[in-house]
Amino acid sequence: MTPAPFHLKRITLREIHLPLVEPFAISSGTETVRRITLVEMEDSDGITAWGEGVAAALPNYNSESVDTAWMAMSQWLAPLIVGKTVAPAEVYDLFHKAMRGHEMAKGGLEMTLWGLAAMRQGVSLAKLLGGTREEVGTGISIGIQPSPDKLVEKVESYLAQGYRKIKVKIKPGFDIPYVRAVREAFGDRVPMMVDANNAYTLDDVAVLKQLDAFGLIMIEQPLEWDDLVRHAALQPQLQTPICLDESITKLERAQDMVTLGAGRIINIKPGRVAGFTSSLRIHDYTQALGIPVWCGGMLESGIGRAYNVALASLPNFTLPGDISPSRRYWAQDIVSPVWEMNDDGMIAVPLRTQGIGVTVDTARIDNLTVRSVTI
Ligand code: OSB
Ligand code: MG
Repeated sequence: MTPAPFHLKRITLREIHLPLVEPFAISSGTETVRRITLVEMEDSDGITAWGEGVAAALPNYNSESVDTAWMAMSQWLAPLIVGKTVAPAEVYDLFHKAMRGHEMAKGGLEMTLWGLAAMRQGVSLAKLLGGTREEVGTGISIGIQPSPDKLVEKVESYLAQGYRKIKVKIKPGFDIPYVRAVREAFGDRVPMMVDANNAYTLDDVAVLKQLDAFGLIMIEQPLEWDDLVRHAALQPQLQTPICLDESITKLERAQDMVTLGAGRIINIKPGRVAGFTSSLRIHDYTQALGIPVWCGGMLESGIGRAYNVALASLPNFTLPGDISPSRRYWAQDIVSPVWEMNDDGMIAVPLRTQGIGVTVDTARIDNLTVRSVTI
């Protein structure tokens, strides 16, 4: 469904701080309190929608941060759409032609336009995007742990909760013994993968080859955050498929991955690729080639999660996503109902509710807001 154009009257950005229930460590840094950018939009009929920008406090995942995205959204991008008639499916190209980079800033605004369009049209966001699944499979992304034993303890409780995929964050010195410990404790049939967030180089091929022994579904982004050529040199040396995350910022980068043979799976995070139009293009391209994709996460609040769940309901999202229920991240989420996972590790897609499918706790957001700006 292509969303109909509408007149955008107002954008309000807010920054809130939400403490994570446990610190989340990746190779490049640890998050304990998530600085979250929320987007609220209102159209000329007074209809509103909430969305989320996914940039982190520091530019240690990609080159964006909460502060650069705030600046890009408020100063450069919002003026291109506020007070104008906008067609959500055309805003990706508008932003792309006008400004280089800043994908997370662009994505935060572009996705919220889709959320607002779904409200206006009285359909669920998932249906508006072309989603077909009633429920989406859920995997857990486990931050780097202090010891293999501690990791095994965590995996045990996550498997008991029903998670359908175990993703272990790794870095040099925190890799082979950790993966081996999980395999020895739970056997080879547990669907398992690792995510290195750029912690290795081609000098580490020997270690990466050792990972082949563990029958992992994939190795996510072992090399540099913006690399394709070295991943293409690495992939033929491994049996395990490489999945690219950071390196895929738009359709053309997915095409380059295929041309070069730099990977066999893509983690699509709509925020990282500048929104839904870009995500849909990558989805359709990979679907035609039989390349599986799954929906990644950026420790989103229940608002950003709604957008990820909607996207993950599309047909080529064939692998469980990093879409955990609210309680994995937050003592108290900012939406109701909170996101729940059933015992089979599935999250229901709100296909029959209009818009993003959850109600936003605006009073709580008011209390959590540390700054805001209205354009
Ligand atoms: O690389 O997928 C990643 C979180 C922050 C930054 C990067 C990544 C992640 C995750 C979290 O793996 C997944 C989630 O939101 O559950
Ligand atoms: Mg990743």
